[in-house]
Amino acid sequence: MNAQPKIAKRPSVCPHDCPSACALEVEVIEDARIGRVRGAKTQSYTDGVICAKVARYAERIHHPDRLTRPLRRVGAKGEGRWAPIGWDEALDEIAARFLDAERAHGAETVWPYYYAGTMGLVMRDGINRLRHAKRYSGMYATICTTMAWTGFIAGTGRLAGPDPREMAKADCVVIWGTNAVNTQVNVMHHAMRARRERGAKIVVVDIYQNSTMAQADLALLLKPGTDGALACAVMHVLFRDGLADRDYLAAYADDPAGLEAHLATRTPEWAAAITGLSVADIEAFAHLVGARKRSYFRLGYGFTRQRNGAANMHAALCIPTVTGAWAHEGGGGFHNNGAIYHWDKTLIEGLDVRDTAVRVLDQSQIGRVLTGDAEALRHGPPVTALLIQNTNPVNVAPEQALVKRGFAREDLFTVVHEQFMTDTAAMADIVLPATMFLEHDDVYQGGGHQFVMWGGKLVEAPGECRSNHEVICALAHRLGAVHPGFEMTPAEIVDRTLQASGHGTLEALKAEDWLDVQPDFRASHYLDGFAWPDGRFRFRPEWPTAPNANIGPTADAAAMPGFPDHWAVTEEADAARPFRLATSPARNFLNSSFAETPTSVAKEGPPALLIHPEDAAALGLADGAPVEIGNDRGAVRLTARPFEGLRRGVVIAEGLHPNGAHEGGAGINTLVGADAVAPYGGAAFHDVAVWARAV
Ligand SMILES: Nc1nc2c(c(=O)[nH]1)N[C@H]1C(S)=C(S)[C@@H](COP(=O)(O)OP(=O)(O)OC[C@H]3O[C@@H](n4cnc5c(=O)[nH]c(N)nc54)[C@H](O)[C@@H]3O)O[C@H]1N2
Ligand SMILES: Nc1nc2c(c(=O)[nH]1)N[C@H]1C(S)=C(S)[C@@H](COP(=O)(O)OP(=O)(O)OC[C@H]3O[C@@H](n4cnc5c(=O)[nH]c(N)nc54)[C@H](O)[C@@H]3O)O[C@H]1N2
Ligand code: SF4
Ligand SMILES: [Mo]
Repeated sequence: MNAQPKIAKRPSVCPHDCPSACALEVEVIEDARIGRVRGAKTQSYTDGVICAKVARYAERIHHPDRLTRPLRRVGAKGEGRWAPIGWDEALDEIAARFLDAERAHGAETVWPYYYAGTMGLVMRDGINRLRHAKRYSGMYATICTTMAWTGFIAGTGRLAGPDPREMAKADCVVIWGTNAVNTQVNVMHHAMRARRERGAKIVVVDIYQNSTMAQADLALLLKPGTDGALACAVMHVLFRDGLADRDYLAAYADDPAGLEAHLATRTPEWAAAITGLSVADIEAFAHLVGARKRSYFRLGYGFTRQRNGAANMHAALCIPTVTGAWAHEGGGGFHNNGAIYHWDKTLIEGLDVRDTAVRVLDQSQIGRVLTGDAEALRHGPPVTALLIQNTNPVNVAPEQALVKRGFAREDLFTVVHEQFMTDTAAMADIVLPATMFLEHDDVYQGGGHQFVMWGGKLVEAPGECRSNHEVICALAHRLGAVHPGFEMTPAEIVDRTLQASGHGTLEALKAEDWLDVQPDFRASHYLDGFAWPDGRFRFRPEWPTAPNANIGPTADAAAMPGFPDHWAVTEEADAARPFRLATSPARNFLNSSFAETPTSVAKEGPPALLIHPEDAAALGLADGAPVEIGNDRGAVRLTARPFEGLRRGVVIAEGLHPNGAHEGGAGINTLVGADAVAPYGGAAFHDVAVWARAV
């Protein structure tokens, strides 16, 4: 008789780099394998909903191609020939090479490089403890959030806003520059609830007819990098038509009269010429949010990945201030809840042993750093050793041709700790196999919600995989780095960190699985004032002195607009490069992850270029034809897909596909620049001018 397999349903948290940070219910089969993954119904933001790619996580965690043993390169760099080695041998060799490099060039020659492959606080940020204890070069994390966060904080003074669950209580949800259906499905869940239960209108502002725009009542398909112009014209109409809340403005804003005067010339006609929208649509948008005080502005990352992105985020955020939406339940502006967690990361990151004189290198400029650009190296020693966890820069970083040239350097010793043989791992000298989230303990926070969540180990890892924490501690012991955090388990670190941050104990968190830390209504809606000394929202930001500075303002920061405006600094199309390219996230991949799972690969197909049918016809491109796009950074091959839901002159390459999925091996980031976006850096992934031709 066949016994039924034992299936337990266990709580966990999605660790991926996604604002939704979903609370999960995982089927664990015979304590060894996982089955279906579902959204937890008892966590009120997730509310039982998760994306399809994580629902089928068994495909990723039990993938036959997972790395399970340490590997040493035996062929030339990137050739793909490896010999398995033992962990002790691997760690001894890494330590010896790091110490050699340090003796030759000083400790700053070693660069620990990481990002958010897992968002667990211990496994993501623990690498900084080693960095600080050893005085290795620091990393200024600019690849994702810098423009968006800087732009938001420039207005409110704080990265936080009305409870994201209030979206369901809005009369209008404005989904601006985020393709939420693809990138954070829970936003749609709460917005649709508002539509169903309250008749809320959904407005989507984007540059192509993506899956989110398909759900919109009012679809605003504008030209890339023109959101500041749209915001100005909307506010012009609000003042002009008596829809500005003047009492609110007098109490809560810095200079409403100055703003109104500034906007006098920012008419809908002016904005229509810049954005490509119709005057009627701009007026309709203004009247909608002017009439519905409960308008929730859910502002995403996508529209900030432009060279004027920080300014445009601030401009969009000014609208709910002009209408006074902040004062109403279901109203206001929201981007991310980073500020509400007040983590004390001393133990995780070793902040008590940090030397602030040590140089900090720009994550997005890794190509320039590794190819010896003196400015990018901050005029310090070359980087001759890399320790990489949680990120895949050979695929995801801009200026890919430079990145590849850097990784190919014979005098660079590269260690990559990974789950799969990624484009980056393929360039390593030593590859170490990493655990996945269900194989180790960690704590998580929501960016798009307000829960602190515990994700405990549920199954054993395959082969010899070790967690990031284990690797960092083992290296610390061999490198002579001293810190209490190297002697503790992840659970001990989490417990101490929770307590130091005012979030109770780990025991208490485990008993509940998740902890709701949303500030109260008055604080969330800034009813006692915005987070500036005078308590007023800033229509006129002090850009160069806003918080979030790490390296200091960029060269053009001083030229940023005083009041919200259209700041024309994007990479404009010209005769030589007539198209504007955006590299928007695909639904079935998550950055560079999931591009190894068969279902995601099958659903996405080969790398495609969405192009307006008339542009395609002018270039002689039929559906499915090979196409090459390029600029002075390089050229990339894709498959043409004529698509009506685009403006002429705009092309979209959804990704990220592995570099090798493109014929010739040049990934899409070959075309993206790494020049630092004003005022404090960041990468303009959706702001690229290219030529296109049939091949
Ligand atoms: N063209 C273009 N490029 C982009 C973007 C874009 O929109 N367009 N988006 C950018 C953005 S927003 C971001 S955030 C970056 C992100 O780019 P990446 O940082 O590369 O993103 P991920 O794919 O999330 O994670 C990277 C790797 O972490 C590994 N990993 C996961 N968990 C663990 C773990 O516990 N330990 C270890 N050692 N490894 C682990 C995964 O296997 C994966 O290979 O890409 C940027 N690049
Ligand atoms: N499936 C999937 N989910 C993901 C990711 C993924 O790669 N795939 N990445 C994760 C990560 S790391 C992050 S940071 C988030 C990012 O998630 P989002 O906040 O959604 O940001 P993006 O996906 O970069 O871009 C969102 C939309 O902005 C559009 N856009 C580009 N330029 C402009 C512009 O000038 N104006 C306007 N209005 N819109 C513009 C893009 O075309 C895209 O449709 O998603 C996370 N979730
Ligand atoms: S929506 Fe985002 S957080 Fe939720 S399961 Fe999918 S990737 Fe993870
Ligand atoms: Mo990101």
